[in-house]
Amino acid sequence: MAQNGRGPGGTRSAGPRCIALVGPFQSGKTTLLEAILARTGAIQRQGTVEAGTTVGDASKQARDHRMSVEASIATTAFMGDSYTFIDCPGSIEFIHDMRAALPAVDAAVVVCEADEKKVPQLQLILRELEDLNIPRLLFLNKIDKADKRVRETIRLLQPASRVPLLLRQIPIWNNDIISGFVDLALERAYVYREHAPSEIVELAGENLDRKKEARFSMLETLADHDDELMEQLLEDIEPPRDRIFDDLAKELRERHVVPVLLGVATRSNGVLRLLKALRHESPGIAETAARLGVKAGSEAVALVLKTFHTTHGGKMSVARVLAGTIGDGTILHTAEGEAGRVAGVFKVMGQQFEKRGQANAGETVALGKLDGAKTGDTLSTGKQAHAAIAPVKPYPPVLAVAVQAKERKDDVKLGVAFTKLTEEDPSLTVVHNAENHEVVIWGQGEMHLRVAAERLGERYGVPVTTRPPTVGYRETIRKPITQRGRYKKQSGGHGQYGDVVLEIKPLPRGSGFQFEDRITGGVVPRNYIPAVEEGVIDALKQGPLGFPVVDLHVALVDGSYHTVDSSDQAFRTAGRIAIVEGLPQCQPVLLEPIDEVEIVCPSDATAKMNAILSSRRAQILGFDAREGWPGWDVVRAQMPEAEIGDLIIEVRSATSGVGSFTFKFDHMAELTGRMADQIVAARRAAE
Ligand SMILES: Nc1nc2c(ncn2[C@@H]2O[C@H](COP(=O)(O)OP(=O)(O)OP(=O)(O)O)[C@@H](O)[C@H]2O)c(=O)[nH]1
Ligand SMILES: [Mg+2]
Repeated sequence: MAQNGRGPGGTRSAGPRCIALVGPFQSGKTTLLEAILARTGAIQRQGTVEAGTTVGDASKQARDHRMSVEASIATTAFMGDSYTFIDCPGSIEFIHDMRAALPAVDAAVVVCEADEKKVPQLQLILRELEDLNIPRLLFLNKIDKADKRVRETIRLLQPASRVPLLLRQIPIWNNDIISGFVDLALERAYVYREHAPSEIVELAGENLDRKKEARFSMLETLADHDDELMEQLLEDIEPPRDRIFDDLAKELRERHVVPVLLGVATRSNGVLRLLKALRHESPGIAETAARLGVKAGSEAVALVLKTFHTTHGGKMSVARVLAGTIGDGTILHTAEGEAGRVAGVFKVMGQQFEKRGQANAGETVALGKLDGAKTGDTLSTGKQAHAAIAPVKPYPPVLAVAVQAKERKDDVKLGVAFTKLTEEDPSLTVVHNAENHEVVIWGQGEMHLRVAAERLGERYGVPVTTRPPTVGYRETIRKPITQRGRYKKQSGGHGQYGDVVLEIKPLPRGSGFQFEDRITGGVVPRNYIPAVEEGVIDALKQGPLGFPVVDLHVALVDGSYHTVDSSDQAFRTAGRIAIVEGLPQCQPVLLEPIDEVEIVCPSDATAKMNAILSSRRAQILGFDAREGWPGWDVVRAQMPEAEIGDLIIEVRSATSGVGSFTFKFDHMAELTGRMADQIVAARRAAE
């Protein structure tokens, strides 16, 4: 349970914390986690991403691609409290793991760099945190490579945040290299040492003046939400240090400011100060439970923030306990049904799970074998299941790939693998396309889908091949015709006889298929007419161009029969023959699906989006300011589905990775000329 104790900074939350490490792609989150684990003694030596020796990113896919492809979780202890860190992937394609974990955390450390190109991504991540009301501090990493003044960096990053960035430390420069920092709240100067706590030094001369100025600026920002402090500043009274710490904690928790700390994750510089800031200033479980509307009581409540299917331990649901206690054997429910009985409570260290005792409120642990639980679920023990606290809907998918088991015998296993895959990563969806017997995985981008395919092989033992999914082309006709279809077979004994005359004519787009019976005088007996329609429908499954035929009207107008030889089968065949022989004479034409597309992007990329759309045969409908997103636009267009295929790749590369789009089917449109010929030829070749 959270208690309030007096730390050097006044009231601080005690007890277990859960902290997210988030930030733009490759900013150093996994390295920072490693530095934290080394600094807190959870591991002996700090590994590196380059050598593939970090606790985070321990999966084969993450190691192979040298990037985080899912959240890594590790629990350590610092000054008597337990801390669980969720190291989230920075790539926008894997952002769902971050979004699923965020609701459960007490605070987020946003790891970023002084890099203008990464500001849009930073803005996107900060918005998620702002929308969820999660306290956040910025860890300005890689300052060993800094080539600009920190104030300038803050100016660069500020537009990404809706609330002021509050510089809490300033660097000490030594021949164009940052050799240490001044903590503006503590008023102490430190010199960095590699993989060791920084050393306190005396401040003098120019550094002392810079400190005074920066400190005043920090206090001014704090005073915006503290009238008493404002008065003290105006009257030139030195505010008590405790008061400043209290303010820092309060304003972080109330999300009035985003404190900024400096560091070098690779060398573990600035890590201890970061941990101390978390210890004194981050809220704890009491505040987080209150934010989520969870009441303390006898009922246990937990939020699943990540799911693993491990080779040896089976399914693991990593959950933060928000209230009560969960132990081995606890039966848990989700809002939808029974989650299962907990088979083991585990401490998580990357991909390692270590059995432990029951977990109390505030702790983040893996719960074994909860078959009915999935990421994002609210688990509870009460008679009545707790309402879902924080359902997070994945972003709509933007790219698809068709997959097939390399070996036929794996088809059944593949189905099981899909279930595990989507349980681990709900931002993937698997769609079975009955029309062409294709299984398509939809996801958030090229790398996302590549990793999904790799996981099927490497984690679930079903190697697969992938290819672009089939576009849903159709064909129709442009000219009417009256066509006879006759099926007659006299081969000794019982013969076959069916004879029909069909009037075939085109219909407007979107009408589908219509069948009409205009037989008079019983020239085709009533009981055979459904068979004729069946034959027609069967023939329309693949028209003269090789695609399903739509938007046409077929009327049965005439025919004849034989009292002995006619049958359903014979009339079905006659119907088929009339269509197969008639359609090629009706000027068949290819139809392609056109989707309505909405691209969202920072406004400075809008012109580029128009160019991208034009190069993809799109009809641009216009653009508007994106509601609630200052500095962003929405571009609307209609565009052939075939061109949407890899649109996301171009959109991302033109927007530092933050542009995205949604689409939905709008209509079918005729496609003629060389492109249509190529599609028809490719279809024939595939048969
Ligand atoms: N110079 C320098 N390089 C760093 C620092 N921190 C991390 N790096 C390097 O930056 C690269 C990315 O580091 P990661 O820790 O994988 O970054 P990440 O934010 O976890 O990356 P994603 O999870 O893929 O977004 C690696 O090559 C690190 O060695 C730092 O403080 N200084
Ligand atoms: Mg990482």
